[in-house]
Amino acid sequence: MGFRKDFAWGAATSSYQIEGAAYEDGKGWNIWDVFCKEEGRIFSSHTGDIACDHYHRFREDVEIMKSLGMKAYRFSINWARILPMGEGKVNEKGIMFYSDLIDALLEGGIEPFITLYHWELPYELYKKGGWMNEDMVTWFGEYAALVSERFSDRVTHFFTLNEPQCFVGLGFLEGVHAPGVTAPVRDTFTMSHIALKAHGMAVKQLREHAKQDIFVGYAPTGTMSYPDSDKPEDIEAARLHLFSLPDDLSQWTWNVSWWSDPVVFGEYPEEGLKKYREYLPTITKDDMKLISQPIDSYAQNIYNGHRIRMGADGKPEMVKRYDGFPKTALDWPVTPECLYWGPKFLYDRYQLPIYITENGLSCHDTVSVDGQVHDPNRIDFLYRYLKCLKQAAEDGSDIKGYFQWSLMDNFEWHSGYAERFGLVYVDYHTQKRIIKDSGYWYKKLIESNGDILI
Ligand code: GCO
Repeated sequence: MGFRKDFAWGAATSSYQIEGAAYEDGKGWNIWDVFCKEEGRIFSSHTGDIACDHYHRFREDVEIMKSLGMKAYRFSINWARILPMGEGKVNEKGIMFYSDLIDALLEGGIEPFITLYHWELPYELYKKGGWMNEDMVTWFGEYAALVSERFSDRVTHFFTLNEPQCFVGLGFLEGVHAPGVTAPVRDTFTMSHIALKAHGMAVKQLREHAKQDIFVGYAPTGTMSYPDSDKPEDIEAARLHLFSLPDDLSQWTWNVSWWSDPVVFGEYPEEGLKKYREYLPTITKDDMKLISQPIDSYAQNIYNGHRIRMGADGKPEMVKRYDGFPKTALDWPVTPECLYWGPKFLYDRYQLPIYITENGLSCHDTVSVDGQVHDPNRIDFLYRYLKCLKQAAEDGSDIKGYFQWSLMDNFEWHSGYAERFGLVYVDYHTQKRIIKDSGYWYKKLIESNGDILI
């Protein structure tokens, strides 16, 4: 029992958060390159211009992954690095970078998992309307075709969109992420529909241009729900809560089913079609067919969850967290149960093999007098969470892999470099990497295929 023998133990990153080299070798700009330049947008006006300088140091980073025994690595491609205008002319130097990275990973026995879109919208496409423009479906498809054409001889795992909840919600409703727009609610529903169609087109194009059999998935996020007790009514309440949709329009993107039901079932959830009726674009049968191209796995980024019980009125209700509830440096609650119930509910509903494409925490990591980085809180967090994931696997959910967020400390969006999420510490002045205690712990965990979780 425990995890499957071929479990993909890995870590994840994204291009803007680690690569740097923002203006090198013919790369085009993306919306983050523009957004971060604006005073006051990001903590302390940090930018991803240099980040972890991974563009120049990727070999060292692959060596670190190898030394930790990682089996898989999830990274994203910076769209404008390979297509500076977002479409049309290919930048061969950008292609070469990813090609060399892939070769280095494979030589190190590490399986590459490519994410097509971790929010790196080329600025040239944004100027043409970005996610508001129907042509995004074609542009994203062409980009996917190029990625497949050039890399699928060696890469067999692809994810299309990362966390559409965030790039629409934080980017266009709250405006705290690039491009920093607060758009009308109606526009955000249009964008979500176009993004889902772009996902479907990418699935098609990836497969059509693949050089061998490939596995395609999608990586949304969501706060999970877990039951207050083992009583069937509480379990049912948690399940209902997980797939329900917010009433508050300013928060509407924070849900699972609006983003995942169309992809897996080819239908938007009835509850949302009613609730959001006045704000929806035209949705056709052909759209839904495109959106629901068959995928091979269901991926989900999971960080925490709400404790839910069945209320006296027969509706799910949230249980208040007790005073002093455990939290991470970013004040996110520590709720290991979400890695048991989340995958279980998702597997029950979508019936697709599951990847946890992100999970992790930021800690107040510093270099100690002995030159090492001791992060007992991260080890404790991962132990608790992964024990729950193991239990979910043992109880029958088909879980294929887990990607810790993140391989190394990096640019944490509007928090800049203030938050440290890595298994590896990065000194941003010298670019020196120090494997944290949690990195060494993760190595042992991988070696035992999770058996040390008792
Ligand atoms: C994502 C995530 C990451 C974050 C991580 C910590 O979209 O995949 O936002 O990029 O860095 O979740 O907040």
